[in-house]
Amino acid sequence: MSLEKNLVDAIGKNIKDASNEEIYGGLLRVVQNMAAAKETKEGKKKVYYISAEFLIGKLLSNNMINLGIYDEVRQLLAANGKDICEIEEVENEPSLGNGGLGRLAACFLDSIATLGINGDGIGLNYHLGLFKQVFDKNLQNETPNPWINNQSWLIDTDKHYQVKFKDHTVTSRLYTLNVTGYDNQTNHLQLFDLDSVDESIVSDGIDFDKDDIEKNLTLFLYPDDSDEKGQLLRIYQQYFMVSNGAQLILDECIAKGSNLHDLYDYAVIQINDTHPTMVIPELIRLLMERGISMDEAIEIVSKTCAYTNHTILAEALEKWPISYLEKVVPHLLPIIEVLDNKVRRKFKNNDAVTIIDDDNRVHMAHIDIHYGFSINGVAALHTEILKNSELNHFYQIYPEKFNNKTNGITFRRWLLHCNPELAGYITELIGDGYKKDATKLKDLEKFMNDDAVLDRLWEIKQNNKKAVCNYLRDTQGLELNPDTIFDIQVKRLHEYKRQQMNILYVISKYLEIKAGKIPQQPVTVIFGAKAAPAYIIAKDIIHTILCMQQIIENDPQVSPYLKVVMVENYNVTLAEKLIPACDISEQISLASKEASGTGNMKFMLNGAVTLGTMDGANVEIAELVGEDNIFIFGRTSDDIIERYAKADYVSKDYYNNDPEIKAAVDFIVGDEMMAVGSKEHLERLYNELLNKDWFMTLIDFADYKEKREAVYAAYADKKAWSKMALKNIANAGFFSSDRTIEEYNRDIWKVEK
Ligand code: 26V
Repeated sequence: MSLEKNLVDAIGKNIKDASNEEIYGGLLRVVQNMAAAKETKEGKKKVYYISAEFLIGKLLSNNMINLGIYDEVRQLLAANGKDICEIEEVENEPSLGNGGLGRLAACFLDSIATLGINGDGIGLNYHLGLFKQVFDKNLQNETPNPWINNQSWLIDTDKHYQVKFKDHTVTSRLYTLNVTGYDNQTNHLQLFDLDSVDESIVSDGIDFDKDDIEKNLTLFLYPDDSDEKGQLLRIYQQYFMVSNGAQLILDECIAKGSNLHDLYDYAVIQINDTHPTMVIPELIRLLMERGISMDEAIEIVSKTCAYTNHTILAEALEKWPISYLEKVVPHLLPIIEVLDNKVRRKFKNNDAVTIIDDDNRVHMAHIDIHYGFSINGVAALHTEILKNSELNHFYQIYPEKFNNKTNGITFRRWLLHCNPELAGYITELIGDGYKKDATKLKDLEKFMNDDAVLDRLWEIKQNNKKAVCNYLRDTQGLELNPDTIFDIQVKRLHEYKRQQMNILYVISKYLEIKAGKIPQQPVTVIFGAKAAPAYIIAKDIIHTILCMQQIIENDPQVSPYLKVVMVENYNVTLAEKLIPACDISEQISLASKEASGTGNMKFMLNGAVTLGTMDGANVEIAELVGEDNIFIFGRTSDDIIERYAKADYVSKDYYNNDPEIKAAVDFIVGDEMMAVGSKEHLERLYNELLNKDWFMTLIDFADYKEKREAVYAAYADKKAWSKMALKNIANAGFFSSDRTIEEYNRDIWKVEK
């Protein structure tokens, strides 16, 4: 049957006469059926990617691209007077992730299916997702994000498991999402949920009764854990996720013929950061329940689980107090104690590697490292830092377990879907082989001196800038000028990422313009970021950015040359619009702190030039494009690690010795800011920068300012700029998540295709 006939049948009326919502619903059914017809054939071994987050983005277009029907549908709709972009707008973006870690999990699922690897994701179905960000009085407020409606991609499997907590047992429900591979099979994202969850208990923003686990368990991703009840809820969520996951995995393996003594021949479990760590003691427990001895169960599980580390920030490495675990999952404690005792016997007097510390806290990462067979970092530099400093004690005892897997991104979403004009032009130039083998993008280098190609790249960027201007005007009421440099920093808000350094630059530029120094190039500085609700300073930084946005907006002397905007509720959908429109990609973390970054790769692929520090995957980007095609500044990670060791960074010295820094920092608490902002927030950030500044904002400021001026100057030479853009696109192939997943499978999973 033709696609048209299928669609008309699914809608129940002619396309012409159908509303956008009806067409969306029809397409959803057609795509679900096509995806189901490509169901993966189960091989012997399967990978399970367990993660608290899957930041999957909207699914309609992505699935249509992967199923090879996007162009046909677009034309069919156009022939009936409908615009595919408007149909895309009908879909709610699933709110199942927070930042890079969740988006990486989503890119990985795409590549696993695309490469024909048998593998599923396992996670939770958060009804209200991560909060939705709303700005009011230049402050971030949080509201629920109810993304599930009656036109949902979630399929109810009617599968259930029992999950036992200390005081009661709950019955789960499994929903599944189809994960379509590009021109390949369909895998699944398995999301567990609880029928009794009740959205109506949420009131006043995102507050709810944290005691009522049966009603709140899968309400929110990362509920506030600044108090004990919040931490207990996180433990409930994590255990619910892994207990369900472990039962599903054992069922599937038994169905394929495993006798459980050989579990590792049937399953490999990739633990995404420490949130799913309890899968290790839970699997041991379940194997023992099925008659396997504890020693053997530990052996089996250790050969089945592998761990990915995504951060060196101490505060993000989870350590749960034993007393909390006692309250939620007492049945895991005897196992965790045995795991700890084994470590203590084997590595006598090595306090750094114990599982339970002197304060009776359980170090989740330590469980993963001792009782998993692989530990990987997510970029070359990050893995070296893990080996040589953060996890050095472990590297000394298990050197063979450590390996690097530099992150990647799926080019289906981050090029073909988000930038069809560029993708089409690349196809014109080098054919479409790059869609399956991203390294072929390198062929673009032969056009480095082709003026027509360089002009066309510039034109495509301009078109994308115009498109995002229209979108932001229509959806957020923002007025941007596409004939300015688009300088963009979009990512989670964290002090180590140094959005505060970026806004200090903006302030400094503002002061220069006020003093009569007019910039050569007008610039639009764009921010997008959510701050964790309990992260006070992060919210103060957002406040400062929004106040600055207002001050400049109302200043006709400055606004023709400098504009700053913070987009509200930054998410995958906005990223897909902003990234193709970017000229300058801000990747300015304090060296050593950004494990990899993946936004940096998306910007590069879409022809932006990076202004960044030698941190995370920026190091590998710099190696690939060469120093002439990237703007690097700032201290090296070795410098910074040494400064932390010596504890001799004093932010006030920078403030006192550099008049530009002093003027910019003082401005935060000056009259102009106080007139539009809140004293409490502004003074707190000011004091933080002056007296603490743990993430060393000021150490790189002078260097940053100089390099940023150099990038703006470079933009004036259109041809040279487009050449840099082309060089970046041509060398982005390495960052395809297909490459990353090939490496995971080659070195860790070993699943036969
Ligand atoms: C930590 C916390 C702490 C408390 C509140 C919520 C929350 C949520 C997530 C995390 C884990 C942070 C780890 C993380 O997201 N790492 C990022 O992983 C990316 C993929 O590997 C990588 O590109 C980024 O550099 C890294 O920051």
